[in-house]
Amino acid sequence: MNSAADPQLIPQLIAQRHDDILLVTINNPPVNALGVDVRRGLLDAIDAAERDPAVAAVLLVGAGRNFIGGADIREFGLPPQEPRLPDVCDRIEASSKLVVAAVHGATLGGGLEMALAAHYRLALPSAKLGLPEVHLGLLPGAGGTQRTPRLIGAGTALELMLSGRHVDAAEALALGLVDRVGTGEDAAAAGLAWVRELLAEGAPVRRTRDAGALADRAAQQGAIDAARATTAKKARGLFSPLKIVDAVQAALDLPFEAGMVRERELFVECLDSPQRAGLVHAFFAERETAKSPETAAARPRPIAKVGVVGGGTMGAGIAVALLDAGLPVTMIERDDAALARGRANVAKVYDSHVAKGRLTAAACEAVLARWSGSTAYDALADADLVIEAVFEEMAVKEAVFAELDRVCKRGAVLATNTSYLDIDRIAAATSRPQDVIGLHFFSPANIMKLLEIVVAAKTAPDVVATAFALARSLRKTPVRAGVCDGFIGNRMLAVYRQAADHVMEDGASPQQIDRAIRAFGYPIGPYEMADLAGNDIGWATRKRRAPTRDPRARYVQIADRLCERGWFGQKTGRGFYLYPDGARTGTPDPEVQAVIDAERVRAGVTPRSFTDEEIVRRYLAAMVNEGANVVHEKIALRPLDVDVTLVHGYGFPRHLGGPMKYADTVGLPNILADIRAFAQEDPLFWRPSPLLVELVERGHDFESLNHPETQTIKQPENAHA
Ligand code: 3H9
Repeated sequence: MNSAADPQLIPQLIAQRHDDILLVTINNPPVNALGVDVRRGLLDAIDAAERDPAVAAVLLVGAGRNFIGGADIREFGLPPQEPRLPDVCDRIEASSKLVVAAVHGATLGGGLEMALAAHYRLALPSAKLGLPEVHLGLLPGAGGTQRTPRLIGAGTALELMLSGRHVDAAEALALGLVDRVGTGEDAAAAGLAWVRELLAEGAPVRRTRDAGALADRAAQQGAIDAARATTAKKARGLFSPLKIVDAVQAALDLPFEAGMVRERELFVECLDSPQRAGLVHAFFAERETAKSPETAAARPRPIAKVGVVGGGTMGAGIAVALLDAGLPVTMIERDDAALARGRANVAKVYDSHVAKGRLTAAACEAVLARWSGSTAYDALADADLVIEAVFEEMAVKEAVFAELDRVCKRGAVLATNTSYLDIDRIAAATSRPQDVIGLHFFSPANIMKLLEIVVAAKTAPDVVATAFALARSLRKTPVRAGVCDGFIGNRMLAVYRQAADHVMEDGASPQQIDRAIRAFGYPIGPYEMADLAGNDIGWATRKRRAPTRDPRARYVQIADRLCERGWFGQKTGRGFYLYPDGARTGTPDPEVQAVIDAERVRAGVTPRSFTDEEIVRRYLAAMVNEGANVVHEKIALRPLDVDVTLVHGYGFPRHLGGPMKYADTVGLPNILADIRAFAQEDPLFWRPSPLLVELVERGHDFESLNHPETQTIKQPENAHA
């Protein structure tokens, strides 16, 4: 029902008159982000409606699957462009004509802030509303910190902003974020019907800035104080959460206009913080790794039935991940007893959900009904995908794959969950290496987000595409890796763990190293982690690698001495730390210190002291250097693949973006200078990666390899972040 009087807008904004209602549709795929053109168009639309006496109300909707996914994240860090989003929101709120938002799908960040600036809000059942800016190192900066508490109270507003969680339409109604929940999927139709009702009722313009949820000052102050106390404890070095609390405090203390000024100041502080840069890098990197050259070129094979070989911790975790995604799983074990243990390992996970009230007994039964088990490989004859998770030994894996080759139908994808082994060799145990791929899950496999998709020499493109499609249905974060010992993550871990071992033998205690790495932002230090995972795993790997180890290479034997005593970590009650009576947190062990002292004597080391900063510099330099090697050898497609791997599989702090992003922030020349300085003591271990050297010589950074089409020249900063 276009009329001649419709304002001429831009392609991202469609305005249509429906009698006296101006329907404004934001059409900026993929998520209708509020880029500069959309912001300009919205101002024009509101101005046009204001001027036109025939328009009584404006309805804002989004085209496609979402209302608005937020501000355009790609604009952060670039010079700001007028109009600013908070001004657009203010203009909407100030309109003398009724403005209504009908939201569906993602209604996030600036998208929700815009809806809150409208005078009335309707949500369709598909709506997911939230203020997730905290995940990007930001705060809601388009009035969200001022309007939300006025509308729903400081405590609830803070909970939403500090968690960044999405709420559905029903909860949004209960919280008072929206006025009504509509039906169906057509936001324009539902919205138009409601606006007509509002107009018929003579509903007044109603501005959220005037809403009264902050009226009870004492109660509101109590909610803010409580949120500040918890945030101070939980934020672990994150910058924006306390700024969010400050902004809400301003909402309570100041008139709306002054509060908006304060919100802007705090928003800009967050925007300028390195954490914002790190978190935005992580956001885009996580989306980039979900694609691979093969996903663009080939179609995934259909996966309806899956087999898992092995019912141990890993196999059971993988089975749970598959069951959670709604797939039927057939588990293979070598005998009935092992199969019963495998089933019990799976059932344990669901039983604990039932015990915690997260799952009903009936739902648990329904999930387990999709599990079947067998001791005969022939049960896998009709599986579309089989994931092998047996003992980490080449001969064992080869035997499993020979069996799979015998029983599986043509076109079945045959995957190995090996963490280190040569997948080309495993593939060679079959007559169909094109169907073989690595799917490296991380323990616990049903929880950890990372999935390394390891592409072997002969893996077919559609098998790779199938693995990526599987990752999506399992809600994993996939990273494409090439074949080498340890792929991306474990190969790097082996190197930076050695750097830590050198520091330990040279004088630092495991406690100091763990503390330094935690202070850097890791949730757990390397020795605490080793104790948690079990030191026997690393020991087995070191023994396997012993024959190929360079005899001139420095080899710290402390961990081996502990393993020889059976001190494998938490599961044996002691490792690098003591865990009396099943304790989850370790206490320092004088006997471990005695082992370390003895090893120092044996190695002829005179212990020296280290600052925490030096420990971190060595750990990170080793990590970045090996990350550069991994990219150089094309084991990782780009530096951002290394970043996503280390963030999602190894606890690297996400707010630093990943080790390669961190290296760019510190400046690659600084990292290289550190490596060259450390090489004075141990030139074999500290060999600068050829890629790192080349980038420094050309004045480039790792980011330039993430988007080779836009080579960036980096002016390195001096200080370590
Ligand atoms: C903000 O609003 C600040 C304000 O408070 C103040 C300002 C002054 N911008 O995730 P997907 C791209 S901060 C630009 O795969 P899904 C994404 O990169 C913002 N691009 O889809 C990808 O591109 P590509 C607060 C964006 O369906 C494509 O869209 N908002 C944005 O699984 C598809 O993304 C948020 O933090 C954006 N805002 O999930 C929400 N969002 O195809 C962030 C997405 O080239 N976004 N893209 O790889 C999300 O959480 C999810 O993307 C969403 C869709 C749930 C919307």
